[in-house]
Amino acid sequence: QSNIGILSPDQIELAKILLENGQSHLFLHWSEPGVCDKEKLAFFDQIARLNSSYPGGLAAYIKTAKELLADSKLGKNPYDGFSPSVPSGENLTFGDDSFIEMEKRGVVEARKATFVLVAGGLGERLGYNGIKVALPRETTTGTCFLQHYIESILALQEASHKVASDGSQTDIPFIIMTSDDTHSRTQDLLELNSYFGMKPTQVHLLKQEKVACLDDNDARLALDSNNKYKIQTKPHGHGDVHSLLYTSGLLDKWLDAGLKWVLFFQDTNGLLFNAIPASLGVSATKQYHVNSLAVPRKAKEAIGGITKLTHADGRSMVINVEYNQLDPLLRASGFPDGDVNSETGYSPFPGNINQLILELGPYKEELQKTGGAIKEFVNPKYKDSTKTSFKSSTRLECMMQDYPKTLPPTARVGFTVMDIWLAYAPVKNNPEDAAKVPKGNPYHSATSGEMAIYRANSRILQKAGVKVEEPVKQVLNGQEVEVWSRITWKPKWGMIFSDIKTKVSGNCEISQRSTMAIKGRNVLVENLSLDGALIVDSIDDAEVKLGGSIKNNGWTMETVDYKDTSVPEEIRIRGFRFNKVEQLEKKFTQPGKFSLED
Ligand code: UGB
Repeated sequence: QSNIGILSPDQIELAKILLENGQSHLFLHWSEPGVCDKEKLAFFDQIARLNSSYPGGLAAYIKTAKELLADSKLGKNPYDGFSPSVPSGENLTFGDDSFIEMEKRGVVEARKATFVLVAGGLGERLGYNGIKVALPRETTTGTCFLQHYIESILALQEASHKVASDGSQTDIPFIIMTSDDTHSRTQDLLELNSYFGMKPTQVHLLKQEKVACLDDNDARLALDSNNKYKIQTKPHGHGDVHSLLYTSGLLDKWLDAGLKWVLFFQDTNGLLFNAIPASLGVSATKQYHVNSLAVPRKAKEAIGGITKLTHADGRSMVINVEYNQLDPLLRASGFPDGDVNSETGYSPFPGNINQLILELGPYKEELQKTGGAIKEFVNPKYKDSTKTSFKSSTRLECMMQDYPKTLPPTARVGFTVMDIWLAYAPVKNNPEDAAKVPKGNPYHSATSGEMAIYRANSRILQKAGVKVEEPVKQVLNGQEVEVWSRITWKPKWGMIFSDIKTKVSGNCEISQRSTMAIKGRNVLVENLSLDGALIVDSIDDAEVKLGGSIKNNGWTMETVDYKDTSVPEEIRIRGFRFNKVEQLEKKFTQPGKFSLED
């Protein structure tokens, strides 16, 4: 230790932790005292960060890494001794009585909710250069994901305040987990847009740290190839959200404020808030400590499956099993064909969409025991079958949906399955990979994500009694998609189906080539026949009736190739752009009652 130079007691402590945990190689090449002192101090700063941001510190990280690497070398299955079966949960069908009832209950509960968005990932599969929450959710209005999420939370908050029997007016807290890759750009997006109408005090950003990379089965930390005073680091996964929330002190604050629910969600699912009110209603009705949102899932589709695992020793849990583990687990447990579609055309194991609703009290109690640590895994790419060395460094990873793994058997863990068209259309894949997705499986691309918004909105209006013309099929960026009328509305116009129904009446029809964007709150669609483009904005105090026959040349869709770099990236990844030929655009800025003729 003598050639490290003058160290503070904290630095000596950190050096000891490293040396006692098999990391002496980190110091072997250190230069003479007085040389590279700045780099050495930076080294200790980094070690201090790695140590403090991991539950149990670096010693715990290295110990777990050694154990998991040894298991991986032996080819040990983490689910050894467990047999899978299809769990039972709540199935909701959009628009039926129990769905409507759950939505209403969810709105009542919403004022006791907090929302947590995990947005630390860069989305390597999508290959987009910006942060994913800044991408337009749809390009009819150009509203980005983050704006839509915030407006949805605010709409829910307001709806909930209206029905609050005790008149309570709590603001719903909104937490965003960022990482070094996304933090400043997320902050800038919020500040540049005045937090999209949310109070800045309602929003908290929690930044996750990366974890140390590992060079070998002895969990020796990997040095950066360009800087021998720096440890290589990589993202630890979205499971970090639990330890960050635990150490933030927010949970106590929320409990003191009488809050009850924590809702976790991912960065690019534009349909998510269609499913939130009803699933929150299910959590409250069923008193679920954990409620995972799920959708019907095609066998072997690349999303995790919600599975009941029962151990020979009697333990059991309802948990997400990643798709690459589910099939082998089934094969090893008496299902020789593995994960296959049933007669419904879907796997019997519902697909996890990584939206979790946790009850705050039991959540806090559990985190007090675990410090927010989540069961981790390691996925080294070995050089050869001896499994003695890696192709490149690896690291431990964790997923937020693995939270139930440490829960006692008394915990009430359930799930809610909803129609896929209503609830799930993430933007994860780049156009090239999406075009290779086998027919019938979802593309999860920017193209399919946007088309899913129009499909969901069209179907919701159909259910509310509007004759929305059926879609046409079109190939965009090599993907065959259904193109429905481009219908969008602001969340404040209608968050739940019973509200939407009150805004639609008479004989309404919308042709397939139409575009309709409702940006105001009190906009009533009444005996409207639309064949073209209609854009309506209004202040809250204006009540606007959309009726009569509107026909114009509308907005046409022009195909764009994703390789055409003359088109902005966020557009070309969709494979189309709008040509705004003609529209009826109205803005109502005065209080009062109006119609489209005004
Ligand atoms: N994320 C972080 O915030 N931090 C990180 O370190 C990593 C990610 P991906 P993934 O919905 O189809 C998940 O990369 O992990 C955020 C589930 O595990 O998009 O491959 C990131 O910003 C899987 O079971 O997804 O797969 C994003 O918001 C299935 O549900 C979120 O975490 C799958 O999503 C997810 O990251 C799916």
